[in-house]
Amino acid sequence: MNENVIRATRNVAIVGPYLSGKTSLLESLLSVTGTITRKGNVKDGNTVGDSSPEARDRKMSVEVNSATAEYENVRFTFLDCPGSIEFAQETYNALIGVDAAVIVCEPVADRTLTLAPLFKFLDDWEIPHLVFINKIDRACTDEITCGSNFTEVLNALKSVSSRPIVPHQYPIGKNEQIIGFIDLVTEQAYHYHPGAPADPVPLPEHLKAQESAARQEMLEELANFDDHLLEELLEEINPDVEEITRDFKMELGADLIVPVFIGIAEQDFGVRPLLEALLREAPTPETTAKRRGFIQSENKVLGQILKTYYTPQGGKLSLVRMWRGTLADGALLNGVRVNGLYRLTGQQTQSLQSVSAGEIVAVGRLEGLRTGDVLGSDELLPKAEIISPVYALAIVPEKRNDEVKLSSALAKLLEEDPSLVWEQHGDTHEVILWGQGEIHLKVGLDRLRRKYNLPMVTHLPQVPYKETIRKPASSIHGRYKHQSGGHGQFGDVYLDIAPQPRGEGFNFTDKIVGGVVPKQYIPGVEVGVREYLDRGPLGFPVVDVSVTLTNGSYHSVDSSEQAFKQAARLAMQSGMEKCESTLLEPIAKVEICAPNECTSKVLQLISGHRGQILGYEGKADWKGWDAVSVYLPIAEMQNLIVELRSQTMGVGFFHWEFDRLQEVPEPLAKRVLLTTGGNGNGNDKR
Ligand SMILES: Nc1nc2c(ncn2[C@@H]2O[C@H](COP(=O)(O)OP(=O)(O)OP(=O)(O)O)[C@@H](O)[C@H]2O)c(=O)[nH]1
Ligand SMILES: [Mg+2]
Repeated sequence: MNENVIRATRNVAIVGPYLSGKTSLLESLLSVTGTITRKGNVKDGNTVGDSSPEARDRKMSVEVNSATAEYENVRFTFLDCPGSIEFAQETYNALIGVDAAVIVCEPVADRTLTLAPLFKFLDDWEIPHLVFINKIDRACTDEITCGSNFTEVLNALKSVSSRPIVPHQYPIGKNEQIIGFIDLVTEQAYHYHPGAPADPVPLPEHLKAQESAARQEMLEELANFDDHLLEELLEEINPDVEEITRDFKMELGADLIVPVFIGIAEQDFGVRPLLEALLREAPTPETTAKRRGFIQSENKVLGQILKTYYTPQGGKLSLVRMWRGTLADGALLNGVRVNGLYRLTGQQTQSLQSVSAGEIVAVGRLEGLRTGDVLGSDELLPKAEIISPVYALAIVPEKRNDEVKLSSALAKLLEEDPSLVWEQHGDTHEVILWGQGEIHLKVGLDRLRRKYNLPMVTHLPQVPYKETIRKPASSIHGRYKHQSGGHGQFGDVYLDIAPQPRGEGFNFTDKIVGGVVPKQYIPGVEVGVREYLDRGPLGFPVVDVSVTLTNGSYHSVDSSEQAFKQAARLAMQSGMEKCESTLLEPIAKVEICAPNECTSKVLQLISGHRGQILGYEGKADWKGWDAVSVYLPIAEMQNLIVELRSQTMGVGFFHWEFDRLQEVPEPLAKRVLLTTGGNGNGNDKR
């Protein structure tokens, strides 16, 4: 690529639902611009967009990939984003750094509802976006219905978009196939041509009326934001092409409208017109910087990390949007020396000496800096919110010796994918990896295996059950007496044990009078009680109990804190047997969000999982979506996201937080105790 002739830059994210053809579109864009000479395809696992082994294995995108192409002396940096909802965080992190987004969707009206979360994000961040209806080869059954299918999809898009949907093109069908399109701006018709730009053809006679109506509608939408155009329409003056193009540019750049294109990415059909539109109508990096409140031409470097990669060789690369200034290789940034600047095309890297404002490039070795962080300045820039995790697996290294390597590998894994979370559970001691679903976690585990040589075994996490008591027991005696030569051991206590109201926790009271248990031994008693409560008669941590030390005795030589600890344990052991232990389970407060046509299925799902429905209402700012509030036992939530997605066209999601502990109903408690061996020893592998 000749750097001298580049006159402008555009940064474009390719987004949209799962398998709509984004990676295929990128491949086509790279092919028609001559960036690649051999076009790959997803099925053969040789595309630029899905270049990682994790993506290739699954024939789906699992992370953001960047590729640069040149067209008419403009450098395009495309970010191919994964469509699966499990990788939405990747997409959101990348979107905040682009000038425009192309939403690739399929011509299936029912499925446009799945676009709602994406539209919402684009709206919230005011990111200009256009739609490319891909796979238009599947939209047509005959010449007549082609147009009506297209209109149906447009109407469906209108029902989810808060911005007006404005078609730029109209399809031409023949013999159950779409064979071309009419450009509604120029009123020029084209036939698609395999391996070449579309051929201009005369406007088909039978489409003249439909074309004219579609064009009028387009102009009226544009005129809503342009008084001059409105006057022309009122006076029935045909506006010139430059004026319409100017309006598209202004209105798309200001995120006022959503232009719509059609095509067949796999055959490169409709891809050049899309590229033309991105060239002529998409906002420039200067416009985006200005909209975000930066002056691109200022010298002081300002950048933001959109994505972090660890290469198979272990090097760190940060994909950075340069908002301001020029960055040279070797410069000191945030106390870290930049070690390499690269333009990426899939896994290929092109080294650069410096990069200017407005570009998206990869920066080497930004140690200590994470996705979303700001470069070159201590200004805080907004970053995409982290989606809270909804699915978990307990993980154990296949080889025991690998345990020491695990935390540093997990740290890198989470840097690459900030929507993964790991914890070591306080009660169960399991290492738990949290994320957005089965595929998401499996991709993470594949990376652990491939990049860090850390194969893991997994199982569903144990439910962190607890136990409590129903009845009190008083004056429970515990005596520890041991004589084995030399000093003996002597501790002697009387304890009262009583239930506490739910949520009160543990309470220890010392009611010793007259020093029958000397002060220095009392902490030992409390430690003994607490240690016992770590694992009660049912095998789980005991909560909501109060223990009172009421009496005891000591020996002037043989007593020790240790001996009193043992005495307290003995007292607890015999006392708790009388207190009627009962199993408690954690309950979460959950808000489930889904398209309202799925609400009844969501309610059924909740009832089938021992849920308590608190109510539901339209989700604020989400056209056509409901939010259902429920209480759900955490034991019932392990697969909730999987089931919810299957009932909601894949788009339902939920937020949850721990609410309280609650007694497990009797027949179920018995089953739990049977499966855990009644001792909470973690063999609960449902
Ligand atoms: N019929 C038809 N199939 C297409 C077209 N474009 C892509 N496909 C197929 O659709 C499937 C998904 O294509 P991808 O390009 O991987 O879709 P994607 O949107 O990148 O998928 P994710 O990134 O996993 O969300 C593949 O099997 C493609 O071969 C098209 O224009 N027409
Ligand atoms: Mg893809």
